[in-house]
Amino acid sequence: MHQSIASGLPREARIVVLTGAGISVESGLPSFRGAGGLWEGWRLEDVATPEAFAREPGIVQRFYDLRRRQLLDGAIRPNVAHIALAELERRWPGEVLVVTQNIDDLHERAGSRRLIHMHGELLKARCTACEAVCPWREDLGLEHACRGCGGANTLRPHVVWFGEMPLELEAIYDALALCDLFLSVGTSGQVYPAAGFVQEIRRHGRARSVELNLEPSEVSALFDERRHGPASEVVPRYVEDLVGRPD
Ligand code: BV8
Ligand code: ZN
Repeated sequence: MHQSIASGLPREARIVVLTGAGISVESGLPSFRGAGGLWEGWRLEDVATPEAFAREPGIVQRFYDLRRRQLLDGAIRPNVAHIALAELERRWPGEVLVVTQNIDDLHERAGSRRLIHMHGELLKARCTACEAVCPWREDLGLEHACRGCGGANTLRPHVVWFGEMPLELEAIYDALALCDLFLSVGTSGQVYPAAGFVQEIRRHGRARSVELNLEPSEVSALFDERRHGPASEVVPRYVEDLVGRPD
């Protein structure tokens, strides 16, 4: 009988979990690619690059205002996959770190604490004048002033656009170098440097890697183990293999 990685893992093992848009699809948030994806209605280069913001700030602000309103819609809640990862952090004796490409706050709302938003957060704004970052739940398209420097209309969504450096990369690479298990959940493996993390894991030759995704990703072949299916099914089952039935 093929012994799954989960069952052979030492209890103090360090676990890093990379998540993408696929983990939030069953909460009602669209992914980027594929049917009903964000890139169906919007062109990446028109809404998610610093050049687009310089050229047409109104269009960019509108794109993020619509996503922010959708995220704040009461019907959008963490699903059992988010909750299972928070449960894993709570019950696994070793360190568990979630590195998400998602700008939604569903991991926090599910109870995850050790969490890095490598592509930023939709419910925060950053001042282009003084770099101050502050919580922001209203539209940014409207007249506004920076609470730090008072700058008029100087705020942009606190997200990482294409061509910009992701956040906390050093901490992420340190965690990848030290971890014993790397899980990748709900990501297509098309956007770098996140898509290159499994290669980094192989380079260190220390950790085991597992892909939990609806379908094979672009980098699926690089993983030691793959479990394909909806996150709401494969993530709770994998967590159960690690920590046993939910208490
Ligand atoms: C950088 C925030 C310099 C904003 C985002 C050529 C080759 C290689 C790389 C490049 C290249 N040209 C340019 C680059 C670099 C570029 C890049 O990768 N471009 C791609 C398009 C080729 N990357 C960058 O620009 C990055 N910065 O490189 O800086 C640098 C240099 C050296 C070292 C470091 C840095 C910045 C990238 C970040 C951009 N910002 N988001 C916003 O959200 O609007 S990226 C955004 O898109 C997301 O955050 C995420 O990262 C990505 C979408 O990917 P996924 O999350 O995987 O979503 P996707 O829809 O693609 O797939 C969903 C998956 O879920 C699918 O597999 C599907 O099967 C699955 N799924 C669906 N439903 C379910 C499910 N799984 C389970 N259950 C379900 N129910
Ligand atoms: Zn400011």
